[in-house]
Amino acid sequence: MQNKKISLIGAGQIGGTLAHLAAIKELGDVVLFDLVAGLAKGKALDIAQSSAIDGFNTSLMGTDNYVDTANSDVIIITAGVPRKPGMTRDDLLSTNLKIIKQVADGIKDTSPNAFVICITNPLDVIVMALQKYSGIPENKVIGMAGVLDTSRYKYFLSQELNVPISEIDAFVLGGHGDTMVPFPNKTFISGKPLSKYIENGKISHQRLEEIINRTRSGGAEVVKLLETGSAFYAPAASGIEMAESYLKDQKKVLPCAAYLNGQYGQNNIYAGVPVKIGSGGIEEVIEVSLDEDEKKNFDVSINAVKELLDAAKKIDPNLE
Ligand code: TXD
Repeated sequence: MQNKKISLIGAGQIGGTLAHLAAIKELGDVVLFDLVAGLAKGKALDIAQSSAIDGFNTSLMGTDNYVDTANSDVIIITAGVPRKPGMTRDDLLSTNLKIIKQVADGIKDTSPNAFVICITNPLDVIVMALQKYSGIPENKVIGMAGVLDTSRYKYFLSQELNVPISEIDAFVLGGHGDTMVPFPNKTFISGKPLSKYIENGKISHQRLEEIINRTRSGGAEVVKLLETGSAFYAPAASGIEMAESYLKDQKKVLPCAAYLNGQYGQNNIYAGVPVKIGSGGIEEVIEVSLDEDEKKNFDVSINAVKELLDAAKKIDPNLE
């Protein structure tokens, strides 16, 4: 049976980690693409040289030619510039909008049937621009953010409550920014609602608020520590979980930036919502019932995405 083909557009910090994870998990043949050809080729060769040690049988190549990415089953895009300390994700808009147009032009004719996962920030607007520029169907273009934000939220909670992270069921929705929406009222630990842990004094409302705020600034905290770039291990692991659900038809329900066409009362916008990912791509946008507070916070987050989308449309009116 023909191996699956995974092309990674951007061979930087996240792209290289994506390649390593995809190889170790033997998800398919890996093509690392970057404008800096040597970076793509060097990382592909370096990972390939570890195959005897970790025992994976994966073809890896590096390139700066889109022809080598043709007929990909999955494309994961990290091409773009990352934040520096003090920058917001939105500060990257103008530069990364131009880059995502180049990437869309590079993939739309060579891999029209791929499942395309966008990671480049500011995520919610860049993934929408990618879909519009490439013309790839909305159900095959998705943004990675909620899986990462949810993983951060679960990690901080597991540390606070001293419970295995695997026992925490939760999700973070909305835009991938300071207005992202964790859902404490929909957070369960070993099947027990988080509210029980508050009632039992295991965690105070104040500590929970601090954890929610730390989740919202989870990226900035790593950027400040690294000084020279942004997080890449957890973002890469998040993108791989989404790719694996598509490649293996796992039908996982994951929080991702997906095209809304009436769901949650929103139209013609990408935002973080629970989606089912299987071999058909985004097979279903799951509408969870939101209480008054959750709806208010979700709408605030959507409005923040809309404001950034308006800024993007001023840069490129073709995005109307
Ligand atoms: O949750 C999320 N979605 C975020 C996304 C989590 C963390 C990082 N987030 C964003 O991902 C970050 O703000 C950046 O916009 C991207 C990529 O972050 P990364 O840390 O991987 O950046 P690097 O190491 O600078 O890698 C980017 C690579 C680099 O090698 C460039 O040469 C390449 O992108 N690049 C291009 N490749 C192809 N085509 C073009 N035009 C291009 N321009 C730059």
